[in-house]
Amino acid sequence: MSKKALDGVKILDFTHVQSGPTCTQLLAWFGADVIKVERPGEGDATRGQLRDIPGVDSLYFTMLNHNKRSVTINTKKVGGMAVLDRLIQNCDVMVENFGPGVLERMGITWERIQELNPRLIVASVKGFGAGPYAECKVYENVAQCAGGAASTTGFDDGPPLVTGAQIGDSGTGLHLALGIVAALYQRTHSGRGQKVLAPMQDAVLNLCRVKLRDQQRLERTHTMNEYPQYPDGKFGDAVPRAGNASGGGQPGAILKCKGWETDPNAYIYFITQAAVWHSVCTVIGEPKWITDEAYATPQARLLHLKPIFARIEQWTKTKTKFEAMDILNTYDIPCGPILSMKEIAADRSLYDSGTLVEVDHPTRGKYLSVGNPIKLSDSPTEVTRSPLLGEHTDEVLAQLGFDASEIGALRLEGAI
Ligand code: CAO
Repeated sequence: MSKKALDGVKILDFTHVQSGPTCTQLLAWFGADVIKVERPGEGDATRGQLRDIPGVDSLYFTMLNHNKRSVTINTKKVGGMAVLDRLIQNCDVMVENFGPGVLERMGITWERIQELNPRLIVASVKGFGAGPYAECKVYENVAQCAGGAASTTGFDDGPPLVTGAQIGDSGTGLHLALGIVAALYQRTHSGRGQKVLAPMQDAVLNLCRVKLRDQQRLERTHTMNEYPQYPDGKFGDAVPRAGNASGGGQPGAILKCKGWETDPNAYIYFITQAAVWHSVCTVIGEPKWITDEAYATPQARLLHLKPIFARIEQWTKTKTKFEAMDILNTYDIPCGPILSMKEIAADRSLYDSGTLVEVDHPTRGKYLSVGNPIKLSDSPTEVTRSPLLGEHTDEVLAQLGFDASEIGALRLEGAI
């Protein structure tokens, strides 16, 4: 097997549910040895959540824990804490996303870590950073709401909406992974570990950066002419929900395509990029709009976006989303079909690139997963199945120097 980017890096993976596991899965895909620590008998709660096959690890778990080893340790037992100490001494990074205060209640304080292994990088996901909510437990949608995503998602006349993309969990996991590799790099010259914190609210806010941009624009100019509220509706004093408007300088909309009456995903995203306005007019059969003063410039068009997109939709409704895509691409008009998960799962090009992978599992059989979306030319990813609960306990303990009789005693104590 070829060498990987993070070959030789050992991760004590104390994560559960989604945010932390997505981070350590990425590190595993880059070649780190990820040792997932789970509670004996139960393991990560997601093993049993949303099960589609009785008694078998759920897809929720298997799709977030590839390429890891699983060790069971009961940290409420003296022997369990002894194993954990040994892991801390032997690993480069500890990643955790427990509720606030849990690690300290286990006795794993920063001071204790300094005694055991001052080179250890301790990486944490928490719901909030320092501040009034620092002690709160947080799940995905709470982070989407507190990070500004929900108030800016949806339509003007509807309630705030959460999005299907797991920006709170998987988005924070990505942020944390970057913090970890940066800390590993700094350690190569400082020789020291450090704490890495990625609060979920902060990660979501980072992904909502353009909305904070818009808040300041709104306060200065009291209007935003690329928003659907312009020119007829009213703006308040906070960034409103923008429907499907593009969010950038090029107006865009989701438009119906042939079959929309029965297919909920027969839609296309259409961007009227200024550079190809001429082509847009040609394709939809409105050549006079190329020179008509009301439509000729981007500024003028902002006053007429609704009728413009209504006219473009008359055209898209005569084509399937794929036909429209093919035609528009020949003119370099930016657009994208609304793809269902069913359509994505059938897209062979995503398998060819390794972004979709079929994985074999001993109790579940074959299942489909998302592979590593980040491609390193010199560190290819081979996705391997998630571990069964405690599958590697004996193997890892032996590597940590515990002999067979010590392992037996730990098992008797209920520590592993
Ligand atoms: N052996 C023994 N006990 C263990 C253990 C082990 N291997 N692993 C964990 N535990 C114990 C902890 O010691 C803790 O016990 P105490 O409360 O007595 O100290 C207990 O499990 C609960 O830990 P928790 O608070 O992390 O778990 P929870 O299910 O109550 O809360 C969550 C889950 C996600 C809300 C919380 O962990 C959290 O807020 N995490 C930070 C934010 C985050 O990552 N959220 C995203 C999760 S993905 O949607």
